[in-house]
Amino acid sequence: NKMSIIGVPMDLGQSRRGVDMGPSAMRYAGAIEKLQELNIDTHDLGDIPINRPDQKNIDNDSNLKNLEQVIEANEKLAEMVDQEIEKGQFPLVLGGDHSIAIGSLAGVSKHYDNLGVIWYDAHGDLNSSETSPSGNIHGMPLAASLGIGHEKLTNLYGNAPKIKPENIVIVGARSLDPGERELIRERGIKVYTMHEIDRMGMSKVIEETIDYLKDRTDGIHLSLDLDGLDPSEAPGVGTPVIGGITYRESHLAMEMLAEAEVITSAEFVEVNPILDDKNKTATVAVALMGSLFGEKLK
Ligand code: DIR
Ligand code: MN
Ligand code: MN
Ligand code: MN
Repeated sequence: NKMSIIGVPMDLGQSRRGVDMGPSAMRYAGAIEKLQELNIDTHDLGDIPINRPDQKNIDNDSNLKNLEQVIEANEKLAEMVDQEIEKGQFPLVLGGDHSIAIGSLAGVSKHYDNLGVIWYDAHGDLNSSETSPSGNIHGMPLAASLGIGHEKLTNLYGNAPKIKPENIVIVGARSLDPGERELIRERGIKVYTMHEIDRMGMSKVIEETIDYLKDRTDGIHLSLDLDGLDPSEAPGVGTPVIGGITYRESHLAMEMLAEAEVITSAEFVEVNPILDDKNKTATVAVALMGSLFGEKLK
């Protein structure tokens, strides 16, 4: 039970300032204390330094915003995550916008032949420079990890692909761009949209997710975008989408993952305290960490 916390104060993968303060907001909401309460030997490694460009920065060849800076930060993150797993630590990454999943997955995937991924998000994050409506790299990390998109993102810290489409489960989707829908269909990616969550209940969704991933994977990374939750319960996010997962459903999901003991690395991303209501979203994130790391089982 040894955990390493890595903060990534990154906001360059999208267009709204403030999400770079996500790691501070989650620490302020008691992330480290919560884990220590659960008797987890927690080491906070602090924040990765992020180099901001001095002006608006859009890549000439692609439409990607802040490409060089996003790459640089993700290379550092990948190396740290790799090293921590090597030492036997569970890496818990605090974001930062979701572009940092490129680095997390690049580092984690060094240690697994068949890494599973649970992508808890209102969005698919399956865009590439060709399909992206925004040029925001936070809408691309899952595609990049599959080997789709800009070569500097797909081959970051090791050759593409880092993960396989059949090892992914997306939970909570309700805002998918046309290119993302096509990719989901083409690659047969498993998706539980809000429709399935409403219809089957979160309990069945997570039960099926675990059953689906358990046998085919040798580790599972949880990538939790706080905008997967409904904006009434997690308002501090840059791209809120109405009609999301509830607070209770999210706790249930985390508790079931804890009971099944399947998660081998995790990240909590897109917390933006500037857009938040008295740090509510970071507080929700920390509460969910509690459930994910076994609060109910103590
Ligand atoms: C949108 C938003 N699909 C994009 N993506 C977000 O810019 O590619 N992902 N917000 O979490
Ligand atoms: Mn120690
Ligand atoms: Mn996301
Ligand atoms: Mn999202």
